[in-house]
Amino acid sequence: MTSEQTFIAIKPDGVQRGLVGEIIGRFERRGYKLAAIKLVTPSKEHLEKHYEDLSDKPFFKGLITYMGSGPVCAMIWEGREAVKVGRQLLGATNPLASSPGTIRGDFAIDVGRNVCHGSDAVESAKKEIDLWFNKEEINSWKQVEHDWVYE
Ligand code: YYY
Ligand code: MG
Repeated sequence: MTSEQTFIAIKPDGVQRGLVGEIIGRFERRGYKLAAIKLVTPSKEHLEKHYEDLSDKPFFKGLITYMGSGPVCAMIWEGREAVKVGRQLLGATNPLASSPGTIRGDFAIDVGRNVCHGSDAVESAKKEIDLWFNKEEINSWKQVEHDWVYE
């Protein structure tokens, strides 16, 4: 099976609002496998690296302050087309444009409080996983439900 890993993070607003279980549940119920998880309050330097592509945006400073304002639930989810489907589960960047049924479409209103991060491409997923996790934190295991999720 061609399997992929994606980096998903529940942002400080998602953690504060008690949405950790809800968001994890959506990835689990879809059939994805949790490979790594930790609660961490990221440093300014770490977040500036994570969002380095956006450093010239007017919202950059506020984004870094918000993302470092409390614990973030950082995760790696694994499975077929995990990156693309992860983005679908999240919904559009602006929650007002996100369909109901997506995480942002169900739980958020403002773009600057959109609850959850997900890698936007396989390459950026690799970079983000490297930035957020050590090798020892990443688990390799077989889901018992594997053969009931995949043909
Ligand atoms: O990948 P995604 O999170 O959906 O959007 P990005 O364009 O990478 O922006 C990252 C992050 O920045 C977004 O989740 C919220 C914030 N942001 C913002 O506060 N205002 C904008 N106009 C655009 C993005
Ligand atoms: Mg992005």
